[in-house]
Amino acid sequence: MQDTGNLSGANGTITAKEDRFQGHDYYNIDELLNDDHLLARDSVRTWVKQEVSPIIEDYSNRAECPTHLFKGLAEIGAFGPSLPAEYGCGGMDEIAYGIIMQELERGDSGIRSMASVQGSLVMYPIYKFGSEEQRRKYLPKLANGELIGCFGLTEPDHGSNPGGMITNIKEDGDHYILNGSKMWITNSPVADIAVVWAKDEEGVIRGVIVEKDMPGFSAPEIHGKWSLRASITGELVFEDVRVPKSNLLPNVKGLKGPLTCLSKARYGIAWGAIGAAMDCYDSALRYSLEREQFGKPIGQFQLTQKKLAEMITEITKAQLLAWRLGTLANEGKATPAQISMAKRNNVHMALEIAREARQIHGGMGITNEYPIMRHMMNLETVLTYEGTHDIHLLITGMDVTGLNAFK
Ligand code: TGC
Ligand code: FAD
Repeated sequence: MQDTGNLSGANGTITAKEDRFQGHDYYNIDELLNDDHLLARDSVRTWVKQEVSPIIEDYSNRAECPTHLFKGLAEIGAFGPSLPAEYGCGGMDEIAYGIIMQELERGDSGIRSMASVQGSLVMYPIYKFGSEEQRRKYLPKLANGELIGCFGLTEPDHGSNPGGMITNIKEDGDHYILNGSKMWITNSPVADIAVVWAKDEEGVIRGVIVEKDMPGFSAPEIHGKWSLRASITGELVFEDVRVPKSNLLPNVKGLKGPLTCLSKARYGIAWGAIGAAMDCYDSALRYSLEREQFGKPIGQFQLTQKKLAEMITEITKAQLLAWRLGTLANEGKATPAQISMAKRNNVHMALEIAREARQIHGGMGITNEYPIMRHMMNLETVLTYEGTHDIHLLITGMDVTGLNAFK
């Protein structure tokens, strides 16, 4: 990116960056996409160039979430793109959803997170496991950005092992009394509602919709992150919160409830990571042609070409994996284990590409003149949330051997 002067942002004067990103499609994968996919891709790419790229380094530097973008994300249809139009959602297919996540994460993983959580972890469980009344009450307002949601599964002592959670609900007349806490919750300090997973008196995991003004509920912000700095993260604390029984998600019991939502979100991340990788590759390719050392562009050195050739090879493999997963998802045939493989592979691929791209940029690569370090730091979170790199490896291991390493 290059400076193009100053402009007035939501928080004063910031330095605007020109976004010269161009997409990369080495295997003509565009030919596998339909007009709706290409239209969604181009419109989100344009929005990211106009609304995200000019401000993202500044917000990330200040570790502040550009909350004004929630409205814009709603307007471009980033919240629940593949949920039905009758609830105010996009009504598109799973490939369109993936491509939207790719383009958002090309801008910043934190911006993609804002959309992933809202669409896949808040709207999707309400759609999939909620009553018709809950769908009508919440989905249109979540789709248009009037309400912001968050998803509470992880606890301070139960991250990879959410089945061990201690947050609980107890019946009290026409209410449940909710106690416990959740940790590392994207969007929680700014959320109007939280989809919270808690154990009932029989120890069965249930989902409840908690509203921000319910007494005993608070969502303090977590500070000090070196990663996903433009995304707001917090806790959820429940002290005898009275939740009406009508806020229970009636149509699911057990850990498969939250894990089904995670499959939807992990799918989006498998696509999203390609966006971050493409941005790093695009910047590195351009830099290698413009930067000269020893009287020639550094792109003419074989070692730079090796890095670039390996980057585009890995991006192309990840694109094919995501596209095939998308076709399976459209047919309702994508398995959780297939989604785990794609999430794990594509996020790791993006992180490796960010590291190689940083080297190609030399010293400039560590500055915020270029998006590389921001993507690299973000991807450390993406490698861990929604199931860590190693948890997804063990899911694949279990799938191919039939032997469960977790029990
Ligand atoms: P296990 O006994 O294997 O499974 C319990 C039940 O769930 C079913 N199941 C799934 N269903 C749908 N999708 C999946 N991916 C599923 N995985 C499992 C399973 O069939 C079983 O069903 P049933 O009918 O027999 O009851 O459960 P386990 O306790 O042994 O755990 C397995 C393990 C380790 C794979 C699982 O706990 C896991 O995936 N852990 C990782 C936790 C995780 O991903 N946390 C993410 C928190 S949310 C987040 O990070 C959001 S960041 C968002 C952002 O900012 O973008
Ligand atoms: P741990 O589970 O303690 O894992 C630590 C290490 O041990 C990891 O390397 C892990 O792979 C390894 N490990 C654990 N178990 C095994 C095993 N059986 N075999 C081998 N290795 C193992 N959660 C939500 O519910 N909602 C959110 O919105 C959300 N947003 C997040 C945003 C950010 C910025 C971050 C950082 C996290 C977020 N999370 C959220 C939580 C995230 O899902 C967890 O951090 C993640 O699941 C890992 O849990 P943990 O951090 O407790 O690590």
